[in-house]
Amino acid sequence: MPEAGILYGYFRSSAAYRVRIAVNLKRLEVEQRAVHLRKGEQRDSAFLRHNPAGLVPFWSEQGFGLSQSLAIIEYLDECFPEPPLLPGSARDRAIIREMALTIATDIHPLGNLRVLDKLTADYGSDEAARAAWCRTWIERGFEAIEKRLASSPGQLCYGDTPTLADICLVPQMFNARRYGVDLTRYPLMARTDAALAEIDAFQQALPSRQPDAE
Ligand SMILES: N[C@@H](CCC(=O)N[C@@H](CS)C(=O)NCC(=O)O)C(=O)O
Repeated sequence: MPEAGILYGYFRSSAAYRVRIAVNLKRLEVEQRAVHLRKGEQRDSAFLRHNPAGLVPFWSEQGFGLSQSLAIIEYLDECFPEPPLLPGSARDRAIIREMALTIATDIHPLGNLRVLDKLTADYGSDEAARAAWCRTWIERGFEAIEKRLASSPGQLCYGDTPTLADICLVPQMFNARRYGVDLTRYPLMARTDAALAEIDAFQQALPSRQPDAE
């Protein structure tokens, strides 16, 4: 079992937002430390010594550090099994992971700050071009998830209790709004997001509720 962990994050980081939701669902007491991404604190040598990836979230315990939001969440889920974030049969869990990974590996990395900064540095992309780029990849992934939700049981992404898929969905919907994606094209996702917004663990994890929110 992890001792009280430290979660390094940033209020607007959607990957850190995922871990905040998981921590809240598990009712874990964690210390949160802000890493200001816009100021480049993720590249400070002291942070890189612990976390060579130079990204947030980063989970730290006595003698143990872990990057990658999904690895952190699955670690917490194994240490604190209730409520389960990957419930059901092997097939159920695979479908939940499919949705989570569509967001975490197909959509999210393409909208990461360092990718957008590279677009600007190498191709002169302005704010509008950066947002259009993000919308492209969000919409491609959302089309697949919307179709999956059409055959999913329950009111949430998969069933009626929050899973890893819901944990990934809500922060990505937040990003989609930020970049002006037309969410009326994804009614099942919008309905699921609205249902999740009623849950305290999701409310407490909102970027605007974090101590480092601007
Ligand atoms: N796959 C990683 C992604 C982590 C990631 O990209 N974090 C972003 C914030 S959402 C970050 O730290 N960006 C800093 C940068 O691009 O310099 C995860 O799921 O944890």
